[in-house]
Amino acid sequence: VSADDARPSRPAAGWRAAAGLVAAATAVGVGHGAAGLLDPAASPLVAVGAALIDAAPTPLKTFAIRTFGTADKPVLIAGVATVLAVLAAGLGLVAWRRRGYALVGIGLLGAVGAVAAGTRGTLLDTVPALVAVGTGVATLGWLTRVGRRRPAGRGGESETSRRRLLAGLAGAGTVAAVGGLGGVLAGRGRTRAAAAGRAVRLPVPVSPAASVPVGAQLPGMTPFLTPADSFYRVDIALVTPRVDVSDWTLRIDGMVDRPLTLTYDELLALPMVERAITLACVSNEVGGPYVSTATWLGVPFAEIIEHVGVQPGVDQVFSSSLDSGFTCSTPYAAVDDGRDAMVVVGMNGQVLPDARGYPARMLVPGLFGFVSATKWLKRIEFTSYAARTAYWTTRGWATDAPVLTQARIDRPKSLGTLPRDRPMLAGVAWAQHRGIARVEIRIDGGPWREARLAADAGKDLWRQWSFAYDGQPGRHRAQVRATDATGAVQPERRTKVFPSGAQGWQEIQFEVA
Ligand SMILES: Nc1nc2c(c(=O)[nH]1)N[C@H]1C(S)=C(S)[C@@H](COP(=O)(O)O)O[C@H]1N2
Ligand SMILES: [Mo]
Repeated sequence: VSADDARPSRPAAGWRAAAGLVAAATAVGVGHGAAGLLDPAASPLVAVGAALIDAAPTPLKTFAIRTFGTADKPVLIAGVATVLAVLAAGLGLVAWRRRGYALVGIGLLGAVGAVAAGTRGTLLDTVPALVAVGTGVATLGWLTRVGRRRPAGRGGESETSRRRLLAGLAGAGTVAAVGGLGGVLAGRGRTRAAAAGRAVRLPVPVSPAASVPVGAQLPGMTPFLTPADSFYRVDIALVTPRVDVSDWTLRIDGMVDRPLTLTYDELLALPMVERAITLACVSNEVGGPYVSTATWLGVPFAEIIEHVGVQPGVDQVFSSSLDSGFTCSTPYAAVDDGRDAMVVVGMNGQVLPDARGYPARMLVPGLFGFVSATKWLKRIEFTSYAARTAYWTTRGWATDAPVLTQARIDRPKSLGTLPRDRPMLAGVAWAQHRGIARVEIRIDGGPWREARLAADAGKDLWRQWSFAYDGQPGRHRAQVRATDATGAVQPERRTKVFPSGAQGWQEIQFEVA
């Protein structure tokens, strides 16, 4: 019997890695459960994901939005979970011989979660990560004890300990599942409670939206008004905030004579207008999907400006969101020049959905969303560009970003087929707050020919177009370009979305069959 045999031996590598994984899962599950009770955004994986979003270099973020679209968040969480799994398996491997290292490792991972949650929220938000550390340390510590093999000799011992380890893994796994499920259920409970508090009747607008003119919607085309669940979504909130309006207020201050704090009811009591407006994202590539149209109900900025008395020297509206570090710079001129800039409370006749910024968001026709459309609005500060710098500006994006003119081909799809019995190309074009004056199509590099414009619903709205094409069967190439109502023709040269939006003509290949 050698000295080594006398040492309590450890289970095989696979078992040890599994113990590390199970300990991490238990920690994350219980941490998630704790966050469900405190603040869903403080769940360790979510908090680390959110911190990564803020820290990610701009090109990476642009890539993620472009590649994963609205699926970018699950992808990010899965990535964080994968990294954690690999580290946890490693800690499990060393846990039997170097228990101290493994426990310190868990502590470090937990510290990352706590710092991520705490710096984005309050000190209380570090609790789920700390609970997770405690759970992880206890679980792994316990698993290493139950799974310790006694020196061989007394027959059957090692079998017993393996069985004990297996039982331990199963037990811890159950705790992980219960904790995680608890977090999910707590989240659902919140959603239901929030929905119950939302049984408000939206105010009747003093100025209703003009109905969309007959003929603005071409038959069989992209819906002119986008339903809320298919409206594009872009934001940095990993967890959709579910706001309880009983303790929500909107603060309006800065360089104003009469700063104002409005409750939800007070906001709803202000005069409202309703307008159909097309919103677009600066991250939309030429031909891309990040543009949609809805009918919005809100308080005009003119009303707010009059209430608070904006002082001379103000050139920026700096708005902040309650969910995260998102802040937004809007040129003061754009909310004070008579356009339909507003603080929105309703969308398509319904109370603003959670994903759209309930209870209130901003909207300024003609500007990209990142400089105009703050969701989960918490504060509006009338200030100067010199005094305040917004979230995306510090990350290199444009400070001032009017929507750029774009035309898009929706029919046929790229590499799609145009049926010979209905040889119609169609799409949308937008140049909010300038309006669309012309759309032209060029087939196979030939001359530009004018498309038929659908009825005009207003300059803050996109416009549909169609083009009858009686081409020969086979492969063709179509290009599209729009001219806005100022007479500016969409430039040919493609640019990147960073820092102020993509430009260039969309071009597709298609088949006539
Ligand atoms: N709080 C908050 N508001 C936000 C954002 C965000 O990340 N956080 N993103 C902005 C961007 S970039 C755009 S394009 C619009 C998109 O609004 P939507 O998701 O309702 O389409 O919201 C804006 N408002
Ligand atoms: Mo955006």
